[in-house]
Amino acid sequence: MAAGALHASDALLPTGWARDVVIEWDAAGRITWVRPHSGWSQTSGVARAAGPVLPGMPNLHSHAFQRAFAGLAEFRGSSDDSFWSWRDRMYRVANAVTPEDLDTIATHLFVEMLEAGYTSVCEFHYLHHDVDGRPYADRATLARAIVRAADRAGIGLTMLPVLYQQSGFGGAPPTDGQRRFINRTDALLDLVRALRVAHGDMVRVGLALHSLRAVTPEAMRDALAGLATIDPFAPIHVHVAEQMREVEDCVAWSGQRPVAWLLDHAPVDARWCLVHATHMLDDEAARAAATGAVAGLCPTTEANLGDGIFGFPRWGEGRWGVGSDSHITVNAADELRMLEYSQRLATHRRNVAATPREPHVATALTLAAAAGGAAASGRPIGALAPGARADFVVLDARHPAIADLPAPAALDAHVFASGRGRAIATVVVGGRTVVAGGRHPLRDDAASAFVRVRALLAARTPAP
Ligand code: NGQ
Ligand code: ZN
Repeated sequence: MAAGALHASDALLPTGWARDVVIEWDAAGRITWVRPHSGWSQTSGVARAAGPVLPGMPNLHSHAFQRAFAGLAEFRGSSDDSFWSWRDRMYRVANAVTPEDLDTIATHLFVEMLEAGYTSVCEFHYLHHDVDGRPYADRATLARAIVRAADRAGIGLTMLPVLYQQSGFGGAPPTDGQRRFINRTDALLDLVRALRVAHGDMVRVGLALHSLRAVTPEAMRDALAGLATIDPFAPIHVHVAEQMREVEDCVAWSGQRPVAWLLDHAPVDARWCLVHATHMLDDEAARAAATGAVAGLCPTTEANLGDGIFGFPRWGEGRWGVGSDSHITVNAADELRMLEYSQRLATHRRNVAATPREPHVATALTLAAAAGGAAASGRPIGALAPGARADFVVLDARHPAIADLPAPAALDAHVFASGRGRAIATVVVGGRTVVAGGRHPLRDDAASAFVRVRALLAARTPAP
């Protein structure tokens, strides 16, 4: 790949909006220089961006296979439909997906992500075994399908093989529906090692504990100790306190709520991402935020599943980022808007995410989510700054949603008022243009293959 440069009339740097900025990157796809007030002229030979330039958004939480199920559980099953009844339906799809299906679903999903402004994704990967629950001859078969799809689409990837061993607190055996997820701790660590073969700068490997429900304290300790010998800086993710039933079960088992239990029993620090840190008391939030861990917020999925509302104000200066999780929507702007709206609905206020330093809501949200998402990814991304990967999104200044608006207002309009379509013109990952004119070159082929697989899965999973 070649080195490159871009001129932006307006670019969102870590310190805020800057004008007349030249961004340069090297042949390895890393930003080498960011120069505001550059005095750019037509004759400089540097290409001009079509509109305001933003850091690419890291997507910090994905279960790729669930894209083929998105929107297909929005009908009444019983009078008490819940997260748990959704999960039963979701498991039926999980148990029908083949490696070829996963490759197709993930390729389409990653193309959608790129077109929507996500330039990197953390895959929380727990679908490990064949449909009968037996390991594939190559135990990384399904994980490799994700890596291949990310490579094909051109999105950065943090691969998080998931440890999953029990169906509930206290050693409850896994259910038949969970047969594809289960690994001994040493086998999971072997999978981490197997995935760490050179993928250059585009892939990082970490580890996830599915949830405190799904791993014993001993397994958690062994997994963390093993990971420390493989990569002491690797990202560690966990679903932590998504559902009230989970909180109640944790209290019944340990006498503590999940976040409090985790903070007392695990070395939680800046490597950690606490996914769905939804149900926390004030002191749990204060303690968790102070560790430097990233809160992994998935606002549209959390709304879709009826999880509850994250207490954004009490997270204070804590780090956070967004993920599309179940992929009920695949759009970074939608997650940021849903997050802000949930807070407005809960607090009866407006502009909750704005700060005295950064009064524009979408700018404050974008900068925080990019930095937190980057930390959760364990990759050098999420900032238009030297040393970071050249991952960025160029808005289309001619799109009616943002045309003629100053950059901070254009980003607010992009996030809150883009209406039909999106105002994204170009997406660049590691210095390579992957979306031009709002389109990824694989869009049509990936979509038609996806539609075929979704139909096949529906045929393989008739309603019980
Ligand atoms: C998952 N998804 O692992 O896909 C979960 C559901 C569970 C979300 N939590 C399964 N959104 O938590 O047991
Ligand atoms: Zn999840």
